[in-house]
Amino acid sequence: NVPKEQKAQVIEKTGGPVEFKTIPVQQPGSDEVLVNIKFSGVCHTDLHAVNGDWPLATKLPLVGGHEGAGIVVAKGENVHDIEIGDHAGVKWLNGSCLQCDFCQQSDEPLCAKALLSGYTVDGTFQQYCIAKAAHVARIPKDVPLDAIAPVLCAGITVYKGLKESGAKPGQWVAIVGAGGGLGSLAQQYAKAMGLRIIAIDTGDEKEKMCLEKLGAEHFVDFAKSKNVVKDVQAATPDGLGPHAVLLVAVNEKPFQQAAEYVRPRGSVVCIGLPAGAYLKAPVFESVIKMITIKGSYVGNRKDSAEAIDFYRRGLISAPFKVVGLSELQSVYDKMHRGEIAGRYVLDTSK
Ligand code: 8ID
Ligand code: ZN
Repeated sequence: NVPKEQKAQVIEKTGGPVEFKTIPVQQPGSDEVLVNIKFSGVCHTDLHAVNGDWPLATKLPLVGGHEGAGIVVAKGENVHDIEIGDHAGVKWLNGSCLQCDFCQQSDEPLCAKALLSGYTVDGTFQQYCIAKAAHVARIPKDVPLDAIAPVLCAGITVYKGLKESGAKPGQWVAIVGAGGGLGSLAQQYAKAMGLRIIAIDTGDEKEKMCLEKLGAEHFVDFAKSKNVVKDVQAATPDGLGPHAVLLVAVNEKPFQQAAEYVRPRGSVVCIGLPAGAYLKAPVFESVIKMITIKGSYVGNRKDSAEAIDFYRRGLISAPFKVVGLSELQSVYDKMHRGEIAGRYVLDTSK
């Protein structure tokens, strides 16, 4: 008893606006499932998609969203390893070819034929969403669907980024953009992995959240600090700076600054995707400090399963606010102003 029509948030043209309307429910293809999305997180990537910030076109009209948690309600005839009634997550990586060089090495985010939820295919800001069965996240039934939604992009991405950083238990990681969706989850994963945290963001609300709820030992307010580089280095006991930096801010400045405060032998992991931004690092210091600068892009199916399992084991708790799907535009407005501490999650029934 899947309905013929549903509510969705749709953009007709790049730049928006996003319109709350009734659209048809699609049927899954032979290798796909139809997921009744109960909750969907709102990632800054969704706002980049509306605004056309990146050198990659979206489909139009577009239903955004890629942190969708719900229940499988229909499946194609070739889908045998997930059942109707199972809980599932629709991630950014909606599908990939499973055959190319990258897919064979479980680097499926690098697949040239990857389908991207809420970008090149319709995503989770609707009540019924299609995804390739091979790629939907399996969500255990004892995990709440509202709280797991942000894990499906933000959680997986920062967990992968922390692994890519090479930081080891006991070492220091600076999280830049710590008060946002990715940053708040990054602190919880870092803590669970035994890392020590320097949070960088701005404002009293985010500072309090990072220090009191998420596990940061230091907070550097980039808007108040007279010298961010010095303050970040001073936060480590020997003053030599953090072993790793996770850049999840939506601003070019920290991408041009992190190489200065990272510790010798340390790594700078770029995750945030500010429009038109470039990386910058002094060659001399980069060489004599032997630093690594790299990108990290979501995670593969195994990273996804592991990130969900961290949550299931009670290791991850980050603040989120639930509002109706109908209120997406107001969430975008707050996000644009940098006013969201943590994540917003949309309830698709409202
Ligand atoms: O796979 C990937 N690489 C991936 C996956 C998911 C998301 C990349 N992203 C990208 C998004 O597209 C976006 O560009 O990561 C970025 C962060 O997404 P988000 O966490 O969903 O955004 P947010 O909740 O708006 O948080 C951003 C935070 O950055 C802070 C803001 O105050 C906010 O809390 N910030 C800014 I803007 N400038 C800063 C600065 N100079 C800063 N924090 C520290 N220093
Ligand atoms: Zn995302």
